[in-house]
Amino acid sequence: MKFLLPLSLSLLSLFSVSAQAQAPTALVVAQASSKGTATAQFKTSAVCDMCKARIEKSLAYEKGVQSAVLDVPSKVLTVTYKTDKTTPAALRTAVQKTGYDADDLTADARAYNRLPDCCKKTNAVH
Ligand SMILES: [Cu+2]
Repeated sequence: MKFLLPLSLSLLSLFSVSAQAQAPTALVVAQASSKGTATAQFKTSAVCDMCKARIEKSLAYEKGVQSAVLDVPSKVLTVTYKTDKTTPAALRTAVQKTGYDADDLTADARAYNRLPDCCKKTNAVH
């Protein structure tokens, strides 16, 4: 059993050396992907945390979307996306198809009618 400790220690140091060696590569990848990235904000008709979850999930499945975060009190959706994969117009359409207004565009009627009563835009934020 005695020789196992030095062995595992040397394995550990080997691992940390290779992790350090890989760090610069990861950095380059992160820079490359942030280069073609933009952020857009849309005013939605979301009124609660269920709306938030629904919109964020729906947008996460959209092509080119890196992150989507909705602030319920302000109803503002912030989307980070790849500029070569999608456009603000396409993202607004995705919000409409989820059943919510996006800026001055009205929610898709079918999707809106499927929303639970608590998520209808006639409700105040709750
Ligand atoms: Cu809701």
